[in-house]
Amino acid sequence: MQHLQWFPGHMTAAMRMMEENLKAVDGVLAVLDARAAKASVNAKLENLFKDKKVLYVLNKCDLISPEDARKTVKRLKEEGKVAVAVCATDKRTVDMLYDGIFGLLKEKTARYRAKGIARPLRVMVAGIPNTGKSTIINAIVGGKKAVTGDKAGVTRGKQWVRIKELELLDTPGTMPPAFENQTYARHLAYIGSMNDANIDVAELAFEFISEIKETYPDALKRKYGLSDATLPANEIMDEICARRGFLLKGGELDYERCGKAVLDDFRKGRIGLIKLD
Ligand SMILES: Nc1nc2c(ncn2[C@@H]2O[C@H](COP(=O)(O)OP(=O)(O)OP(=O)(O)O)[C@@H](O)[C@H]2O)c(=O)[nH]1
Ligand SMILES: [Mg+2]
Repeated sequence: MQHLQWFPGHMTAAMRMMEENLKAVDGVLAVLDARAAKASVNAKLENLFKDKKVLYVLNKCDLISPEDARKTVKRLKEEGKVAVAVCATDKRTVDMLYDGIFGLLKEKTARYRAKGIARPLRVMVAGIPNTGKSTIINAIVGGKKAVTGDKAGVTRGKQWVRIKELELLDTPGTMPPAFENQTYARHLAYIGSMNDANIDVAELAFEFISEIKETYPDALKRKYGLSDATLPANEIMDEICARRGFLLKGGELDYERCGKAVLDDFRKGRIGLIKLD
C-alpha cells in the first residue's frame, strides 16, 4: 500500500496566516466533507481554533444519504460541537449557514450592540483542501467572489469577501502535517482532497474498490455491471477495464485510466450515495 502524505510549503504558510488572522475574527467555519467527516477533521486546525467559536459545516451532503447526514450531525453535537449539514452548491441551504453563523455568534453581536459598536461579524472559513470553503463563501455572499475548482489546492492566498453584515476570510485548504491514520489519509485521497499528482491513482482506485466492495457492494455492482462484487478487487478492476475498453496498445489492461475513471465516478457521486467513515 502506498503511504499517503501531503504537506507542501504553502500549507505551512497558510497555517501561519490563519494563526495571525485569528485575533481579528469573531468565529470560525470549520468545513468538513460529509463523505469523510472523521477524516476531514484537521487536528492541527482544531488546536488553533480551541478558544474560538466554531461552527462545523458538514458540506457536500448531496453526496451522502440524508439519514447519514443526520447521524453525523448528531454525532458532532454529542461531541459538544455546533454543526450544520449543507450542500453549498444548492442555494436552499444558504439560510442554514446564515442562521448557523448568527446563532453561533449571537452573544458577540449583542455585546457589540451594547457597546455601540457597529461592525460586521468576521468569520474565518477553514478546512482541508477541496471541501468547498470557497463555494460556501460564494453561496453566503451570493456571487463568484472566491475562486473555486474541482481539485485540491485552488485557493492559495487569503481573501476577505464582504457583505454588509458579514466579512468572510477564505483560506487555503490545509492538511495535517502527518497522518497517523492511513485509512483516513486514503479517504481524503478518494474524495480529492489530496493532490492526485503525487498519488498512484491505479493503486488508489484498487484500494477504493477493496473498501467499497465490502461497504457498498450493490452500488459497485450496479454501476459497473459486475457479475459479482465479492470477487477480489483486482478481478473487479480487470472486469471494469474490459467492459469499458480501458486497454493499452498491446491489448494490456490500462489500470491508470481505469483508476482515474473510477475515482472520478465516486467524486461526482455517480457510484451512489457513499459515506466512507
Ligand atoms: N456535490 C457537491 N460539490 C460541491 C459542494 N460544495 C462545493 N462543491 C464542489 O467542490 C469543489 C471544490 O470546491 P471549492 O469551493 O473550490 O473548495 P475549497 O475548499 O475552497 O478548496 P481549496 O481552495 O482547494 O482548499 C468544486 O468543484 C465545487 O463545485 C457541495 O455541497 N456538493
Ligand atoms: Mg478554496
